[in-house]
Amino acid sequence: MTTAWAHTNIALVKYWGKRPSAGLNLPAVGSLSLTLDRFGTETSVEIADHDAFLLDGHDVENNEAQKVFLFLDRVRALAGRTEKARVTSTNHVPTAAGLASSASAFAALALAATRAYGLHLDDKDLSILARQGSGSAARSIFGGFVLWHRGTRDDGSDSCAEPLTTSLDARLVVVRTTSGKKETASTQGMEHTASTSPFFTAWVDTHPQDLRDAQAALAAADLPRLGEVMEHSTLKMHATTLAARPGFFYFQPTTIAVLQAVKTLRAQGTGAWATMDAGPHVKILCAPDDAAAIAAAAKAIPGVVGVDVCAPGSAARITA
Ligand code: 2P0
Repeated sequence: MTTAWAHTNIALVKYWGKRPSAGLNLPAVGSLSLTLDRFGTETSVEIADHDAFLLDGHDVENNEAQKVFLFLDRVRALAGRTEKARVTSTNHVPTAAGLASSASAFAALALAATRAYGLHLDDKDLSILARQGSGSAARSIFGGFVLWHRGTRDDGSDSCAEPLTTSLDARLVVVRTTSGKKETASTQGMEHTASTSPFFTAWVDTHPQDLRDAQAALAAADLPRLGEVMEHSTLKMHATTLAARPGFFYFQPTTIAVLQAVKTLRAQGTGAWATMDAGPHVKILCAPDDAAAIAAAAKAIPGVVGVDVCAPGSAARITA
């Protein structure tokens, strides 16, 4: 049995939309993320007489399991092996937080499954493999700040992530605004947006400049510049969903209340910038010294169900 751990990551410059490919998860745009220390997935893979998937102690037999078995097929094809496997995963996230991430899940599975089938891929090839399970998983192979290249090749061989070097230290304060499940899964949400939103073309056209700005901000260890471009990328992504047909949105009333509180904090002189993903929670980027005060302010907002301060996390690793 081989066990691997991978951490969740949160995009600062977002991945939203795919270019056509046969199940390869080739992104329409590059993206830039921060891997978090607090949340992640631990996955064990052992060769067995049939494919099975256990998640948080329960047997899974739905589409989620099919995605895992299809992923095992990819690994078996790479390894030239045919044996089946038993996959056991535990998500280390706050209960029912809506933060359970396919990013850490497929990064951990990529690492554990390749080793279980006798493969030792380098980080670039692991990232390419993890991407095929879930796009954002390409980034969770690495720790800290990570750039996922869009790439241009149809076979996806240049669409991999890499870690970025920076002296910037930062925190993400994760503010949970509901304990319910999200309404529109990100895969469906981005597909619907790309095919119906007139804003999607503008998203794709203006995205490279955001990525360049974020990389320049990291190179200069300039947190305000990084926070500004992160908020811009976030609100632009969510604007594409509003203009889809039919339009949809991930915001809940408490989401808006937290966004307003972030603006107020900034007006009062605290460096705080917000991002949201395909769900109602808000993540606040800030300097390490400001994180405790920002977390306390977030906890006081009516409707907030939990707050966690996250630091940069490490790369995916084998644990057993
Ligand atoms: C991101 N999200 O960059 C963006 C921002 C959500 C909003 O990556 O279809 O679960 O498996 O490639 O990776 C979520 O999308 O989608 C995501 P698939 P994934 O983090």
